[in-house]
Amino acid sequence: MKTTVDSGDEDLTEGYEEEQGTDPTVADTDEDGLDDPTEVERVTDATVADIDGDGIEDGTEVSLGTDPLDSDTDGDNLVDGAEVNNKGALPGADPLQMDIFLEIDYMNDYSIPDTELSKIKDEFRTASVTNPDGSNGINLHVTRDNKVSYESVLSDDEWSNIKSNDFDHHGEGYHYVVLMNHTTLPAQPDDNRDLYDGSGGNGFITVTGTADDLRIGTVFMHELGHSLGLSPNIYRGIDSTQISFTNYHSVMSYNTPYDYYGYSGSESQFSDWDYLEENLYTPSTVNLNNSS
Ligand SMILES: [Ca+2]
Ligand SMILES: [Ca+2]
Ligand SMILES: [Ca+2]
Ligand SMILES: [Ca+2]
Repeated sequence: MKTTVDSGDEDLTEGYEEEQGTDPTVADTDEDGLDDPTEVERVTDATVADIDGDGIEDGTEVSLGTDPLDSDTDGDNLVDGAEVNNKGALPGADPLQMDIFLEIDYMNDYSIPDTELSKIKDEFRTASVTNPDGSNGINLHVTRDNKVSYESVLSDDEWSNIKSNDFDHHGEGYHYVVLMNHTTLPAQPDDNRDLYDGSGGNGFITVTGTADDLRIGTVFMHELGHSLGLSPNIYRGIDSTQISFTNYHSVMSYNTPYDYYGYSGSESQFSDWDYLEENLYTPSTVNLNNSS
């Protein structure tokens, strides 16, 4: 029988520690704040301080309530280390609640009114999404940034230039919104309209100032839905009139009343919020340092 002498921690035999690669003379081999027996119990690996590689050591994750085995505890595609340690780029981020960050630039002095932005934030705050800390809803963080050069007609090249010159939070997990004043966007191949209320794809959206404040708010909400991943590819009621508003109660439908802001929940044939809870699109975080 192996010796049961245990010179470092309470209840691991030296033989077992040899197998695990831990040091029998110390209680916390990887010095991450969790002692070796606790790591064995939690399957966090007693020889690696940050087992999920998210920039936070295992012991600190246990005290914060984040999951040491999941680099993105709340599933918003911002890693725990960035949410906890990079408050400069992500002010107000919470590793236990879903967060979405937007940067808004604008042309001329065109703007979305605060009253409209408040309604939109309320939709997210009261969303039927459950967070790891037991709370509901999503925190929508909005940064109003700078004025961009005005173009009466925006070509693809000009749009690319704006994205490379004016998108300050590029690579930090932000969605980018440009509010455009009476700007004509390039015609899409499958659409004969030459003037758009807005346009949106993963990560980038535009909203034009062609109508009243209320319409700006609902167009903003619709295009933001596209940026977050709600596209016609995932449900045929999106950007279409095929499903009635009763069956798909969402601003993403073309049957939606002019003044309706909401995304659909479980009462509809397709739940936008359930989809976002599981599949939220978050732009690249390549410029985010997790731990600085
Ligand atoms: Ca440890
Ligand atoms: Ca970690
Ligand atoms: Ca996260
Ligand atoms: Ca979060």
